[in-house]
Amino acid sequence: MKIKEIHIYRHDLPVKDGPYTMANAKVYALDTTLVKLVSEDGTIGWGETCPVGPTYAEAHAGGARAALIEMAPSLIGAPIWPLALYRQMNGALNGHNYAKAAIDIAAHDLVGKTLGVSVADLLGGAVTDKVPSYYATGVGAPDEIARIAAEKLKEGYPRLQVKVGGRPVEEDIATIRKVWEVLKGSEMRLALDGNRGWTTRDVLHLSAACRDIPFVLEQPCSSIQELERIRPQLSHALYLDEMAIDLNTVISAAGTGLVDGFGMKVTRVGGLTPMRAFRDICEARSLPHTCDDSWGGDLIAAACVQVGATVHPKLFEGAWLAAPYIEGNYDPENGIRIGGGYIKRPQGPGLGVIPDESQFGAPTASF
Ligand code: 0XW
Ligand code: MG
Repeated sequence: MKIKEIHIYRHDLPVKDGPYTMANAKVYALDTTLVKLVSEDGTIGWGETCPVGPTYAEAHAGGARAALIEMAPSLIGAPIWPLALYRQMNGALNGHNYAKAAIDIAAHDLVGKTLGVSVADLLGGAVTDKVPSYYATGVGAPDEIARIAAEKLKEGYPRLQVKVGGRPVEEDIATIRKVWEVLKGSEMRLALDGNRGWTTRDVLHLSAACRDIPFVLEQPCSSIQELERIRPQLSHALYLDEMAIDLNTVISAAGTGLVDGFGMKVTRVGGLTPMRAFRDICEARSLPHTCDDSWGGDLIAAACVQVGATVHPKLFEGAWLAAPYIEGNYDPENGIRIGGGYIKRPQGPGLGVIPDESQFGAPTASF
C-alpha cells in the first residue's frame, strides 16, 4: 500500500486564559501544522506538530512546514509502513525530526485505520486504557502556584510539574516551599521544570536549600555540559527534556547515567517510530519518562495517549496535554479530554480521533 496524496494545513490554537509562561518563553497563541496522508485505497491518516513558540526547542512552526514541503514530493508513492517511510524521509531531508514526526504520526494513524487496529496496538499493545496525565503550572507567584497545586490535587492528578526559572532563584524556592505545604502527605508526585532557564549556581543552591522536598529537577540548565557539571552535587533526581533531541542523545544520557529520567516530547524525538525505541531504551535501564508534546490539538494528544498507554506503568510519568489550555476539539465526538487527572484512550482504529477538517480551511500545500 502506497501514499497517494499529502496535504499540509496550518491552524491557530489560542491559549485559553493566556499567556502560558515558561522560563524562556511567554506564548499567547500557537501555530500548529496538520498533515493528511491519503493512501491508494482512499484511507486517511492524520498527524500534527506544534512547537510551543520559536524559543522553547530548536523548532518553529514555519520551519515544520518548510521541511514538510521539502520532503513531500519524494514521499508520493512511498510505502505507508512507518519504518520504511521514515527511511525515505531521511533520504529526502537530514534532521528536522519535529517535521518528520507529523508524517510519522499520520502514517501510524493510516496503518491503524487500514488494519482496523489502534496505534497502541501497532506500538506493542496498550497496558491500560486510563492513561495518567500531569498538570504543568506556568511560572507564577508562590501563593498562586500553591493554589493551583491544591486545586489539581483535589481534581485527582497524580503528578504536578511546577515551572520555575527566569527570575531570582529565591522566588522559585519560596514557590516550591509553598507548594510543598499543600502536597506534603499526599501521593502527588512533583517535578520542577527549569526549561533551561537556570544557571548551574542557582540549581545547586535550590537543590541544597530544598533537600527535604522530594521532587525531580527537569531540564534545569541549557546544555548537557552544564548538567554533567552539577549532576554529582545535586540532592535531587535529574530529568532531561529539551536537550533530549534525538535517540542518539537519549542513548548517551541513559548509557552514561547522566539522568534519572526524561520529559519526552513525541515530535521532538521524531514521532512514534523513534518514540517506541525511546520507550524500550528507558525500560531497559528502568528510567521513568513522560510521553507528551510541547503543544498541539487532538492529534498530538491522541498520539501521546496511544504511546503512553503502552509504557510500563511503573516507569510512566504521564502524558501532559495542552487540552486544559485549548478551547474545543478537532474531533467533536471522540476528542481527547482529561478527567480527574487521567485520559481515556480513544477506542477507534488508528489514533482513535477523526478531525473535522473544515476547522483547518484550505491546505497550505498539497502534493
Ligand atoms: C509542560 N510541557 C509539557 C508543556 C510546555 O510546552 C513545556 C513542557 C515541558 O515539560 O517542558
Ligand atoms: Mg519540561
